[in-house]
Amino acid sequence: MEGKIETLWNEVRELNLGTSGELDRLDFPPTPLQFLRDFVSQNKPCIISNATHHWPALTRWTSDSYLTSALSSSHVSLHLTPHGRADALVPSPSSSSLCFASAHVQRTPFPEALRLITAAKNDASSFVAYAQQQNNCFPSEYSPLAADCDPHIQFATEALGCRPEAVNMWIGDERSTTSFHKDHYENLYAVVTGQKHFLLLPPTDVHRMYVREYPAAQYSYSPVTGEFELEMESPARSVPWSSVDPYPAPEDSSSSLSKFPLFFNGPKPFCCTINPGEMLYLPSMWFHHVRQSPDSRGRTIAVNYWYDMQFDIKYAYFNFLQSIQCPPIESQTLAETVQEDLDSDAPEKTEDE
Ligand SMILES: O=C(O)CCC(=O)C(=O)O
Repeated sequence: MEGKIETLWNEVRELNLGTSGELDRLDFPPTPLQFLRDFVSQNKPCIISNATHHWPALTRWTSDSYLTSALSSSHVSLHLTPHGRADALVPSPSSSSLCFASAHVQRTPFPEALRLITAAKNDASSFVAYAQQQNNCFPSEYSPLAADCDPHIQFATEALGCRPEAVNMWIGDERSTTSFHKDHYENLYAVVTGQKHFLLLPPTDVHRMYVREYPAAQYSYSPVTGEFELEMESPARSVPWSSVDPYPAPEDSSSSLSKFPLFFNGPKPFCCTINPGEMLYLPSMWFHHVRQSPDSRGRTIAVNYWYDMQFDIKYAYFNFLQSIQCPPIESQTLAETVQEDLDSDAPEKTEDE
């Protein structure tokens, strides 16, 4: 199985995605036909320039005073976490393993939200703030900015035969990262200011993501104490999530390598930086990990368009592939589990031992 699955990863690159690790770049927006034929149908990402050059957002949103005056009476969803990792795996409050932690979300007046995102690091405050909500928040929470961007992406709407299901705003800084996951949407992700750094793996590489079930937990933040509490969700719920952190801390790198060999030893993820005025086409079901670099005012702003995907034959194949147990992963998991159980059962060593 191991050899066969590696053949799949390599063939997909040799036949379709390319072996350079670089994504296709288009200097201009594709025609709807080209987009459908060369990218959507092939489930193949690309970076598109000059699709948003006419957006007033590209100049207006570089000014804090423009944003705060346009949104002076708007409330936005602000995600607060202790370390900038929302929807991510963190040590569980109730056991020695990991849980899937969601951010504390609070509706915050926009001027205050922007202050918290950009100034929090100077305040030595105890949280990282990321304005985002994946529920079509752009037209609802940010409606005074609607005229600064397009309500939909023309070539995608024509190619896909529908308007976007959700248009979302993302305002954060370098401390906020989004861990590896996949979505059931065709995603057109446009950067307005700052930069976004994506790592991408195709759905065929699902076994390299070590997706496991994690119990769900929720942060709550108290402005009085300035502290977070992480509580397991009740009723209990589990979330299938990738176990892989592609940028482990130096002290964790050798254990990450031995826990996730298929990720670290397999073909490198596609790696790209999306600059202001550029757009990433991120096909449905691709695993993505996202970091950001802020502009000179300390923030990164992006808008993304989620279009419904086709639940077609590719979807059926990917689901089938995902359902196949990959023996090396399972035996690895079992060995780790046994070792973890042995470690946690072992009596603590005393100085004399
Ligand atoms: O920008 C981010 O932090 C995450 C974006 C993302 O995951 C998405 O658009 O699906």
